[in-house]
Amino acid sequence: MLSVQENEVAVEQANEHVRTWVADMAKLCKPDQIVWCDGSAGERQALISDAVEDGTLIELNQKKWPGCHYHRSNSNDVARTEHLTFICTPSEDMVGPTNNYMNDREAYKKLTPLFDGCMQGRTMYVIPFVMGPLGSPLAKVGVQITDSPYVVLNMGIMTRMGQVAWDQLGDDADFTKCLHSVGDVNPDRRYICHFPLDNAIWSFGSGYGGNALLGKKCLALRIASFLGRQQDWMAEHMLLMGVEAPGGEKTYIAAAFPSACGKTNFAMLIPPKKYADAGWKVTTLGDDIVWMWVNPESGRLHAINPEAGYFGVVPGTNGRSNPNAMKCMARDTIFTNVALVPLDDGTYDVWWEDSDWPAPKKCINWEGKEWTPQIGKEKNMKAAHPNSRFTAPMSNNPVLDPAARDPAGVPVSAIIFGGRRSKTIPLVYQAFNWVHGVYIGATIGSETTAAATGQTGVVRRDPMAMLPFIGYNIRDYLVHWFQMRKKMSDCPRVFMVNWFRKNDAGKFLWPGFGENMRVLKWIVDRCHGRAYAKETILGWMPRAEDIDLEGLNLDVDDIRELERVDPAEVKAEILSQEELFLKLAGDLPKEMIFQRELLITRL
Ligand code: OXD
Ligand code: MN
Repeated sequence: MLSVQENEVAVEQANEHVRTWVADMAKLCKPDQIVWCDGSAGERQALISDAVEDGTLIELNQKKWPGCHYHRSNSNDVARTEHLTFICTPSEDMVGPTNNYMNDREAYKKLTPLFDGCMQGRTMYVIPFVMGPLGSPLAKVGVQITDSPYVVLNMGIMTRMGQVAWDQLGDDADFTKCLHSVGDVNPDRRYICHFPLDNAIWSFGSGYGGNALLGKKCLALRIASFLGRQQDWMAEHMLLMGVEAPGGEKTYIAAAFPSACGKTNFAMLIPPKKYADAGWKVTTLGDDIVWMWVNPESGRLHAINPEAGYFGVVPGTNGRSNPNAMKCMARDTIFTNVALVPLDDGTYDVWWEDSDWPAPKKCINWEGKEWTPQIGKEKNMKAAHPNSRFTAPMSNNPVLDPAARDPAGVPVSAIIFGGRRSKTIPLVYQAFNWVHGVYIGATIGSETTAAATGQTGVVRRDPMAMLPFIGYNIRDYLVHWFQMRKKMSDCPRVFMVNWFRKNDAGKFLWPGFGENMRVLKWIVDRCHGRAYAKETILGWMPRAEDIDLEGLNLDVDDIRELERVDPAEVKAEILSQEELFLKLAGDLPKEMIFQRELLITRL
């Protein structure tokens, strides 16, 4: 079958469909050898040793960072590249106005020469993996081919990898075919192509997380959202958390914020002492992606986290912003593109801006250049890239929810949308109903950050925080959201939050982080019919006395400003949604038009 050397034992586990596809891809990529990954600890150790030897990884000081390693990616390859990300189908209408389109046959034609021979002199790794708890009705099998050992090691953290995937797949042909090569990491020859009709992904020329760990954004969001629409389920860019009230009542909440708006921090929130003492607990199921379906028995929306690890932004993470994330990354973690600090004993530490430690006197920054606080200031140069990441197994999380691995998922009581908005959007409000909630989610605006390449700090419309991740036409995606209501007998309540409102002096009005528990409590109480709300033009809002502000040291003006709904600002907001509405012109679901009309009427 294959002309290249491969490890016989592991290959035998794969079924005929997988073997045939891998043989075809090997014929195209022409690797020197093929390694079929088994996901074992021994395999991981051997890969790490090789990666340390060839410089792909640098071992960190094992006393401070047991099991942790450092990786620096090519400096032209440090974020998702949305302008090089394509949905490839026979017709442009299938992908709609918000995706980059390539005709599927054209795409194969364009990428085949790039993959042709791209693995000469390299090893081709075959990674079987499962997205979702094993045995879950939504769990999906993927097989990723890659020439990057760094990708193999990250996939080993982010997914359930190895034999479990062959067990889940059985004799089926139903797996996502993920082909990846770093190529020569040339941005001019970088393509992240999705073929939803073929259940396939071809990614060339990047080794960065979202472009290269194909189980994550590519499979678990773009391909999964396409499949979800066909099969009546939802793949969303959301965190998933449990909130336990005193007495043990458990409420599960999913929340969608655009990239780098603090999803990981919120998912791992530590309640302030007063709340913890009273018995409130917050637990994490996931920090980035949820898959949801209607449980036929309860009629409620159930959710799982398809991932098995966290790929979190590092700068700004510290013992104050997210102590649980600090514990997640304390061992067995891969740090990518933070600063590397050589120590006197010949070992290495890591550092990043806004961490728990003072800046080192000297270090090597994310570009591999010498960095000192002085150089940083003079050249306006960061030590860690703003989008530098940690990859850590979810089993490291001290507040991992006991149901995080439950194949049946958890019932979702609330969906929270949010964005980074310095003006206009109040701290929290609740949608009048599901359809209104979909409108609120569809019109999320957020000030851009460094998670994707492009300009930072401008308000971008980001429907459901899914703009870069919807794998098909946004019109059909919104219709799918509206229609899900009909399948549920008891639907989640929908909320909007904004932790980022500023006063005229540019200071954040809300303390955020653990104090978000105060807002979360109001949301939980609303879900259970316990909290008061007043009707406003935007939706149901707490009065000042409905949110516990005790001990916060906020002045009355700040609270007024946080909760202010200014009709003139709301008018401007509606006008600024026009860009999104125009993009969808002619294709806009009528519910969106009605909801906007209702909002204008309330004004
Ligand atoms: C991520 C992102 O990496 O949303 O999670 O960019
Ligand atoms: Mn994300």
